Amino acid sequence: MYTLLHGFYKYLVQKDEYCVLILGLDNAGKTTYLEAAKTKLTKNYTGIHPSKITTTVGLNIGKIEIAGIRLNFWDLGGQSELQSLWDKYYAESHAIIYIVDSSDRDRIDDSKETFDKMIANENLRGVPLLVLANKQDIPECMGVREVKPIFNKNAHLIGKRDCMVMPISALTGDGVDEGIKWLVDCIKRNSFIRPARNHEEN
Ligand code: G3D
Repeated sequence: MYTLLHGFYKYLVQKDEYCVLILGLDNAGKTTYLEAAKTKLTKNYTGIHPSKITTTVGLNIGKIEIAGIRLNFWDLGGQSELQSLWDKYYAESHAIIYIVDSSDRDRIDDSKETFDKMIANENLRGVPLLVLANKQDIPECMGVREVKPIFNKNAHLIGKRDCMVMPISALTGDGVDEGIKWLVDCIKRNSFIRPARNHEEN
């Protein structure tokens, strides 16, 4: 009887768990984005003040429960010496969020080169991809119309996966939840190729 009840309890509380990598050059706004996502989508989470957020060095982790699933975010450091660690996480990931600093024209080619290298990796084949043109609150930034063609240039590397380029401001939170909601649908659709890791709540 206990086994039966325990099994039923597990069935009720179990949540499908998925891993989302947050990538991009250093200073793109990855840590700010993760904080904004948690603030927007986690009840009673008030967040860290932007002035207290420091650039990603190593790894920041966050989780969000949304639409009956749990997303585990891994925000990986973007400095060139840390980029070599990214591919250790690819096989485990269910989606990629790639953050671009739209106000930094000097580093856009660098960002695109890093993006191409990442997206060409076999372990990411078919994984949904959300490219975020961040810092849209800065008046002279590149709009999504300018960023999109740059990142779509090597369409063969992107392949047939779900892919979207969206404008956001991690600082103000504009566009943050729309992107995650889009990604959740893609992750669920792709789960027959990359199944969830089931998680039992304590
Ligand atoms: P990283 O984790 O990718 O390295 P951070 O980047 O999240 O640490 O952000 C780097 C800097 O960009 C921070 O400024 C942060 O406030 C700023 N930033 C992040 N997102 C936005 C945005 O949407 N708009 C604007 N205007 N700024 C943003 P500081 O001054 O602390 O270096």
